[in-house]
Amino acid sequence: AMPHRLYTLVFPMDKARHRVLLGMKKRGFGCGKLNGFGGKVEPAETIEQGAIRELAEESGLLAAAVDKCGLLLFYFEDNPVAMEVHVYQTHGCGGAAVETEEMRPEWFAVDNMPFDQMWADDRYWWPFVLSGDKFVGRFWLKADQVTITRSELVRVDGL
Ligand code: 6U4
Ligand code: NA
Ligand code: NA
Repeated sequence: AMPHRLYTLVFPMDKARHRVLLGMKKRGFGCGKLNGFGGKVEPAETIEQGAIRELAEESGLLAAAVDKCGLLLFYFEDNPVAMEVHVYQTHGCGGAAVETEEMRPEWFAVDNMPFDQMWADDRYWWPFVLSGDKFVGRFWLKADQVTITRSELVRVDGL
């Protein structure tokens, strides 16, 4: 089977869940895009621990726990390793959003997301995050990392 590399992606919301913090990525994969907070899962941690760690490192927000929303699989035309991204939301975090070397944070209304500045797939699965329905999405992308050539998105009972 095709090898997968594990990543996390966390969407921190305010207590009322009206706004979500996104980060403008300043370097590396996704540079110039607004996205959630996350990164590679390290060998000595669980996926949830990785999610909480990356959220803190990239945003300054401290989450006691994160809630799983969905699973995304990305298959890039020129890369034999699939990206397996575990998506979480959390709300009412401690700490305060700070700009880091990697991310410039900004709050957005959850029902008015800046999809034009986000990854092309985000607009398809974001409604599932808001409704609380769990989802699995698979996206096949060209080497340019933005052109989706095929996609599948389904609601699932559990993850
Ligand atoms: P370094 O810089 O090596 O420490 P690291 O922070 O571990 O990297 P990074 O930032 O390259 O990893 O991880 C990629 C991030 O991009 C993960 O949070 C997942 C996220 N991501 C990947 N595809 C995405 C997509 N289509 N939509 C989205 N986020 C995506 O919103
Ligand atoms: Na990252
Ligand atoms: Na990292």
